[in-house]
Amino acid sequence: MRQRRLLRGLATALLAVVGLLAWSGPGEAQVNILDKVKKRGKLICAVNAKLPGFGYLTPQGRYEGFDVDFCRALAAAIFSDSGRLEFVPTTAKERFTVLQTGEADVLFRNTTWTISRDTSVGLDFGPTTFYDGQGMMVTKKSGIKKLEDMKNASICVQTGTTTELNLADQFRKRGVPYKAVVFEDADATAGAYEQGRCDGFTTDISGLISRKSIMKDPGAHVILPQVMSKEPLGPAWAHGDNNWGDVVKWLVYGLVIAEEFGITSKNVDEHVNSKEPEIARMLGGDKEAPKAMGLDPKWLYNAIKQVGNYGEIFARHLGPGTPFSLERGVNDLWTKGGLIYAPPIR
Ligand SMILES: N[C@@H](CCC(=O)N[C@@H](CS)C(=O)NCC(=O)O)C(=O)O
Repeated sequence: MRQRRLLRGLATALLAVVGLLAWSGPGEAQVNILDKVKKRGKLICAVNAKLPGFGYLTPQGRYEGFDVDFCRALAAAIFSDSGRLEFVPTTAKERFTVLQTGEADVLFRNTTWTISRDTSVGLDFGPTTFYDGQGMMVTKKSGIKKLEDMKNASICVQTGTTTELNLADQFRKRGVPYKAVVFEDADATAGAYEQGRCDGFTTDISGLISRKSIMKDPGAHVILPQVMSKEPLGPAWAHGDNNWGDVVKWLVYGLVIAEEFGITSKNVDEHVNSKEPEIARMLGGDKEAPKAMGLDPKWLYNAIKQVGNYGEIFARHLGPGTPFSLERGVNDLWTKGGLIYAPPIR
């Protein structure tokens, strides 16, 4: 009896020591994510399922959107096959937990890069793929023209977002009292506003444009011209895996550089033997950098060929001919007056 108790005590102490040694700080990645992805044979990407144009689960059961295509491109870069991929749909509240628990390898879900998420929440962020800002939607018939007209208004907002926090800052700053009506997901938030339970609906401007497209009467709503915040949206993953960070970062940069050079999914084969040294390097000529990352020399060729460059992804989901018809604006290449810029492949 005494012996057994002693043994159990020893085992507990041993587990505690092992646990202490294995613990590498809050939110630290415990594994090499790229190895884990390769062993599993597919990438697990956390996305939005309710934001048409960005991340949306169609009634046919297919994930589509601007963010979703970066997941496909990443799978193509890792496996030479954009289909080696599983999606995890996430609400704003759940999205960081799936990274911390290792349930998903990366998050491409209209997620704003902020200091708290990058530090205390235990995440790392990649290059901004979409520069956005927070907006406010109201009904046309309300006659509201600016935020200052919203005294004592009720405002539908989603929990777990930067939106909720900015709303408080912006209205306090303006000295405008308001009532936040908080919901867990986009359907509930936008739905409550549409049913007239709130005077306003606030989120990223991209989110407002997206949700407006599926409202019963889109023409009955307007987005106020004031922009309440900076919302740099981009990929995130569990903090502490530098190599995984390189893979995600360079995938995004590579697709931007492809647009800069006019390399598309249609013409990439014609560029493989390019006389332009950077193009030749990025499409298979450079073996060193891909090897250091754990990727095939054709990583970027495969991503471009199977999914397309940054501009193609933008045009496919958000550009003219889509329900959103978004201008590139600040999301145009730096060479065209926008903020989309990538370091060189050299
Ligand atoms: N960019 C902001 C907002 C992101 C966000 O979650 N926006 C809502 C806007 S509607 C959304 O996408 N909801 C979808 C859902 O959770 O179902 C953030 O990172 O906190």
